[in-house]
Amino acid sequence: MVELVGLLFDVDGTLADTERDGHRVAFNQAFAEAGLDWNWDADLYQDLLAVTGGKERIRYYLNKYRPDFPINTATADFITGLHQAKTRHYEALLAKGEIPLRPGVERLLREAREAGYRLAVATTTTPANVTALLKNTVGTEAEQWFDLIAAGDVVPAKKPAPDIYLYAMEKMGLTPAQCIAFEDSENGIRASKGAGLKTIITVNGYTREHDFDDAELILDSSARRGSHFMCCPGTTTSSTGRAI
Ligand code: XBP
Ligand code: MG
Repeated sequence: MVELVGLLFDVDGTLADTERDGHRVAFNQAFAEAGLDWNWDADLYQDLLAVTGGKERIRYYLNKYRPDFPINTATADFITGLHQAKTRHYEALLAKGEIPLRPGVERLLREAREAGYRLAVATTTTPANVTALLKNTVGTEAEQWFDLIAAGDVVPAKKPAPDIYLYAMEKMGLTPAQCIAFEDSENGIRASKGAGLKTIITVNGYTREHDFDDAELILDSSARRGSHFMCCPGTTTSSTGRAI
């Protein structure tokens, strides 16, 4: 029996529905600004989500859908520049207040904090995007709710590699048995499970059909009636136990 101490949150798709109306739109704005005729519609984006990380996703798109695009020594810098523009557009979308947190998320974070749990973010997205999301939804104080925002290129391999979760737990001084992960996607749960974490899933439009066989719990959202955060630090969880 081990005490539950830390809650580790994915961001995109878990804290907020950011992909279809946020990241995707920002990618398209960056492409248009660069004079490219690329358009990632909502269906194509479902396939592109197979690859996490914006720069990695652009490269995947080039390889699969733009075989004639010249790949050379300048390509990495080109992608980096495009991705920086995309981040700028994404932050502008968030600043307009167009992307709210998912139902129940703010309450879950507040109740968990009040109950004494330690919170962290473990995401593949760019750190600036996490800060902007929290600032434009809850407010500037929300970033302080988290012990750690583990994000983006801070680890060499993005999800489904477990690296970002292992990094977060190492920085927090916690073991997998002391933590639970919150995820929304197959790549996400492969990363969290690979790091040895029990995982709670909240599905969304893009991930409803994903394989979540390894999840402890699968929910439509954190707003489900009766899904208040109920246990307190000091509560013990069995190896199969439901902690919340
Ligand atoms: C999130 C992602 C990210 C975002 C874009 O996956 O895949 O790539 O779509 O972010 P997860 P950047 O929710 O599993 O962390 O463009 O900032 O990389
Ligand atoms: Mg996600």
